[in-house]
Amino acid sequence: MKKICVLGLGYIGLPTASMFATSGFDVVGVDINKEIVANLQKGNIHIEEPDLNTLVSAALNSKRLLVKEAPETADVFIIAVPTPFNKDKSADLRHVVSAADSIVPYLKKNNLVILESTIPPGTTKEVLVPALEKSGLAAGQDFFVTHSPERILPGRALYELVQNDRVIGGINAESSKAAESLYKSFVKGNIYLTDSSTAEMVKLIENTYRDVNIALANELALISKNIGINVWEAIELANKHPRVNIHKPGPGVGGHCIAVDPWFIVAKDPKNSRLIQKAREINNNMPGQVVLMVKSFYPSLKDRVISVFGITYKGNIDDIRESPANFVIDGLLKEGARVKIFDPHVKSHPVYKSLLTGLDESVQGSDCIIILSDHNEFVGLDPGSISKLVKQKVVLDTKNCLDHSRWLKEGFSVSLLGYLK
Ligand code: SAJ
Repeated sequence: MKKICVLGLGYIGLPTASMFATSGFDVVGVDINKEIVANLQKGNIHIEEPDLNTLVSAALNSKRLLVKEAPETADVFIIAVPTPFNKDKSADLRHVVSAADSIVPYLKKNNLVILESTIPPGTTKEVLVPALEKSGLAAGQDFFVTHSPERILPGRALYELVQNDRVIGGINAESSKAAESLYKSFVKGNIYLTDSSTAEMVKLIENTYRDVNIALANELALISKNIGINVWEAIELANKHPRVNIHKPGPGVGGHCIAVDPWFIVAKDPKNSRLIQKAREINNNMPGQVVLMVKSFYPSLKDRVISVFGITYKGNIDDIRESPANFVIDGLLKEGARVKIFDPHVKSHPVYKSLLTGLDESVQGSDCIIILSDHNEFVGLDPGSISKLVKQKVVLDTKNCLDHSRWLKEGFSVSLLGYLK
């Protein structure tokens, strides 16, 4: 296994391709987006992720990573394309199928095909294998196939790519072994071998666990709000128990993984996935709850200036996919508020571009500042100079990330999600 072709150069494919290239493999990175390919060929990276620039530059400069618009013959093919959901919440596997189709003309005996995208249980055997067998070769005999789900956290991707344990589910033992020896080239975590359907389920369980846990935190936040308890303090203290680990409440669950993957389990068995569906409902309801919290500060939000700090789906990244902020902003606008957005990580927005502005302009005449993403930049903000620009000194910190004592000192009233002043 000397040459690897990686299909999809997004949040997973690009770091993975670069990691293999800097580990001594010849890698061809392929993306169907011509702009991404052209930019990468010039050395411009389209993803904000700590240290990714350095890794990709090293891979490109070594000439071991080449970026192209179409696949070519290789020993290994790694598919890392998005798997969004359809209107009925079932998995949209179009990108996986078209990536597989694009490999078919180049597939040779003894090749290994690895699917890293998150997929419903059964997909590797029922969808990927039949697509690849259009080559006339037999999976498991002529070539090998595994699902090895990506598990890296955006914001810590490079560290976790190397250090996390990896689960490898082959369609047979030979497939698992082949993938294991490949990943061993850079993975320092343990590598566990299983079958493909179990590996598919493992990944969905991980993200569903997190979604359900966050839903519990959000439910506790709403209950605590009504009984006047600071939920953040209560959860922190409950977590001192050796067997309790409640996640943090927030304005909702965003991103392309945790807000999506639980639905893949639900689609498989809607009748028995009641808790999973409820958790999704609770988390999806949180942006509306944030709007209600802001609304409770005033008789009406009509013409109130609301400064939204942070619109990414979480802190210190530039990703706005499925971000709860979109729904909060939408709700505020429907109430007649004038929304101004400040986000040092976001340069553009498909819908709210005209609302994006600099810090000073965003707080000029503001009636309320709402924190929706926990960017590090917000911790260092100077409430003293902000206090001179706002109309009313009101803050709603939905991520509990500000240094509240500094804001209180400047006369701001600071509310937390689930603990209103
Ligand atoms: N969130 C909370 N409270 C928390 C933690 C997160 O409200 O206590 C929110 C975040 O603000 C964000 C959303 O949940 O809106 C998801 O953020 P995240 O940091 O939990 O996860 P992702 O979506 O960035 O990455 C997850 C990770 N999965 C797990 O931790 C189990 C990552 O390891 C996966 O590789 C990734 O999904 C994926 O690609 O599936």
